[in-house]
Amino acid sequence: MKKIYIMWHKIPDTDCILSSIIYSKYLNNKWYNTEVIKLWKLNNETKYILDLIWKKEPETIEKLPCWTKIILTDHNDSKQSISNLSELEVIELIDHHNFWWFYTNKPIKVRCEPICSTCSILYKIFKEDSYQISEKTAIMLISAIISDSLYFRSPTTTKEDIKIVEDLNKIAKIKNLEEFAINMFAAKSDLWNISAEEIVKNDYKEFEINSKKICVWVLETSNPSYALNKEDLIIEALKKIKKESSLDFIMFSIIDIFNEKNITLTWDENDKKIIENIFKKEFNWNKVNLWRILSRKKQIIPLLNKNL
Ligand SMILES: [Mn+2]
Repeated sequence: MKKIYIMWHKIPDTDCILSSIIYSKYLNNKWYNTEVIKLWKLNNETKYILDLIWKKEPETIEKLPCWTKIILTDHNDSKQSISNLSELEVIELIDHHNFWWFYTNKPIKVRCEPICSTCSILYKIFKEDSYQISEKTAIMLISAIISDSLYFRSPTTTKEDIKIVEDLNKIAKIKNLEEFAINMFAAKSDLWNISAEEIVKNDYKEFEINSKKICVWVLETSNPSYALNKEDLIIEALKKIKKESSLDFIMFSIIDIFNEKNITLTWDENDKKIIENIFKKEFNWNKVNLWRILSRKKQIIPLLNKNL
């Protein structure tokens, strides 16, 4: 059987990586021939989880041959996908994001739900199929849900996600979920040896709103001081990327997970005005506290979409 590739978005987070790995294993159990690939290196949080359960990192691939069959998880926007997506054959999509320009040549299988993570959707698929979830898989599913929901703090969290984690933990048997979440976020927050350029590249998500090219960063961290200490360097890196990628608008939000706070950075006077207008908060030099605006998907992008 021809191989099917499973792929997550360009700059990977824990949900997209783990959902690809878990879904690939599920399909291979059903005699499909699938392989997971990545488009960019992993963040420290995901590395931490994969190390914990002794899983090795997937291969990095930049392009696939024309007409390769692929499954997309956790994204549907071509801007966030493999560079030659239009030459490939998408056969399936599992996602929890809004749709922008998604179209296909042939009918495809789609499973999308407005819940907090792609891994929550996978759990539902497995239940419907009476698929036996192993302890390792349960740990991975829980990690992804905790990561995407900021341990149930993000407004994307639903009651269903909380119930799914409860059910999964009967298999995963994680003794202290809170501590587990703290350790995950600590791994992600450890930025001392990561340069400002890398911080900026590691969460680059481009959108197009009213023919404006924009980028919104959300750096979720349990230790904002790592990023705040590099504030000037981050601003320099943002200046560079805004010019290089000809972006019309950018905002860089540092999300303080445990204090539920959003510190947004920008130097650009126009972008400052837009942010002040939309969020009704005032900048102090290059910084503004947007308080409980924690979700790019559910809060920032919809507000920009309405007001840009
Ligand atoms: Mn996700």
